[in-house]
Order: sequence, then structure tokens, then C-alpha cells
Amino acid sequence: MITTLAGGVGAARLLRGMVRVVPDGELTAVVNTGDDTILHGLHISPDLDTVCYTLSGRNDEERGWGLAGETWTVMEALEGLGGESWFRLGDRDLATHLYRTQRLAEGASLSTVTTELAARLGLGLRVLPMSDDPVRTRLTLAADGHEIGFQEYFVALAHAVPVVSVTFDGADRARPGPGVLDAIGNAEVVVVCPSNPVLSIAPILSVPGIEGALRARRGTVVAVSPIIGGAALKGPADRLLTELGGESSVLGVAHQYLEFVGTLVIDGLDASSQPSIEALGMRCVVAPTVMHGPEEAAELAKVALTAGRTG
Ligand code: FO1
Repeated sequence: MITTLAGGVGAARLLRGMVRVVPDGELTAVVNTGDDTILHGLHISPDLDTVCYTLSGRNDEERGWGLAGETWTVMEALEGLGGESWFRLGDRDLATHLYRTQRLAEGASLSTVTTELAARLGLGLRVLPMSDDPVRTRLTLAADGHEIGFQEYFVALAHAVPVVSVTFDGADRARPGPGVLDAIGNAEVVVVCPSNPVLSIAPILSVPGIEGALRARRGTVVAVSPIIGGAALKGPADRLLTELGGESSVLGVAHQYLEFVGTLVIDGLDASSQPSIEALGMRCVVAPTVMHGPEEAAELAKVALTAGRTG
């Protein structure tokens, strides 16, 4: 069994490689739900959907979220009515949110609904929300100390505003989703995908019990750095690491993950940082980490799995 910790786009790219090298039924993705939000009365789980849409080949590659070939009739009509339209929900994507919301209202857990959706999309891996309990990522703005929700920061403000802190509302009362601790404890290797350490991985760790389960098997936990040459390929990971007092570099990622990751995979561009990372007490493997397609993703997946097996 192989278990991965996943956010959105970066994780989905690596998972596209993982499914090529790990047999069906032996791969689990534990996915961040800190980005989840309720809009128009609908429960939206962006990272769960990004993972499921990408692995079923339905994602919009260029936009990075939502479905390919999407239409926007409902959003346009909503806009015409003066409704909230800053967060764009495509017509086909809406079907997912309607289905999830209805099933949750019937009393199904987010885990159950996710299993149903993954099965309908024909996925062979197990997709587990980090928790069935609500955990919501919130950010405090540097400008005025105002606290805002994740999607307000990420979409409405285009993550272009400095922040001074990030919190995970509800984490103290949250329990790991069914199967999450077993998936971490029983896996041969755990892979932390190249997701935003602050906004995608930290919320998963904020659920009581998850970081402890990783620490207990640190030697076989492998992370792929989302930072390459000091920058994130996509999104605000680089700026956030700096704004929150860390460093936007592979060494900064190593510091962030030191307690629960045994091996960090870094890109060739950062090879000169390998000795400093190993000096911290973390193994460091240098490999191509930019994934242009599923073949490169599969190669990177193999590197991460080999590192974990020999950890
Ligand atoms: N991102 C945007 O930049 N603008 C949007 O209007 C938007 C809508 C949206 C709808 C459904 C969904 O699953 C994701 C959506 N995203 C949008 C992406 C989302 O904000 C991010 O993927 C994450 O939450 C960060 O991983």
C-alpha cells in the first residue's frame, strides 16, 4: 500500500504518475479539505475535485481547476440576477456540488460521498478527505489584521495580498477521516505531494493524530518539494513561506517538514542545497521534479517510492 498526502494541482500531477506505477487498489490519497467552502448553499471541495477530475482525465489542464469543455450558462444567469459570481462554478462542475450537497444533507459523510464520486468517475485509487469534520483555512491580512476565508484570499484577492498568519478553524475538534490513520500507519511508503506546504499540507497536519502518525514512521515518509529554484511553479507557496517567517527555498521546505519527513526530493536546479538539507538530518534525493506530462510524473513517482523503500 502507498499513501499520499495531497492538495490540488501539484498533487494531482504527481498522482497521475503514481497511478501508472502503483497497481489499482494499492494507492490512497489523503486530501486537504481546508479549502472547502459553501456557496449558493452548495458544498464545494476544490482539492478533492481537482484530484478526481485530473485522475479521470476530465480536468481543465490550462485553467488548473474545474472540468474541460465547461460551459457557464448558470453563472451568467446568476450574474444577471445580481447573484454572487466571483467564484466561478461551471455547469458540469455544478453537478458534482449538487450531488455532494444532497448526499451530505441526507446524512452521508464527506468520505462516503467522495468514495461514491470517485467510483462513478472510474478511479482505481482510494480518495480520502483528511477529515469528515469541517476544518477551514483562514488567513490574517498584513494590511489591517482582518481575517478572511481561504477562497476569499485565493480567488477574490487572487492571493496577491501579504498575510501574517494562517489558521485552521475547527482543527482542534476534527477527527481524521475514516481510514486515514490506517492508510498512513500501514503504508509501505507515504509520499507528501508537491503541494503548498502552508495551504495544502499544513491543514492535513492540523487534524489531531495525523502528524503523529507520520512522525512514527518518518523514515519512510518522502516529500517532493513544491519549490524549485526558490519559486513555486504555481500559486503563492513561495510568498507564503517567506511571509510566515520561513524561506522560499528547498531548505525552507526541509525546515517545514523536518519532524515528519525522512527524505526530501528536490529538483536538479537545487542540487547545491543537498548537503545543507542532509546536514539537518533529512535524506535528500535530486531528480527532475517538473512534470510536463504523465510519463515524467511516473518517473518522479518511481523516484519517491524508491526513496521511501530504502529510507
Ligand atoms: N479558482 C479561481 O481562481 N477562480 C475561480 O472562480 C474558481 C472556482 C472554482 C470552482 C470549483 C473548484 O473546485 C475550484 C475553483 N477554483 C477557482 C480553484 C480553487 O480556488 C483552488 O483550486 C483551490 O482551492 C486551491 O487549491
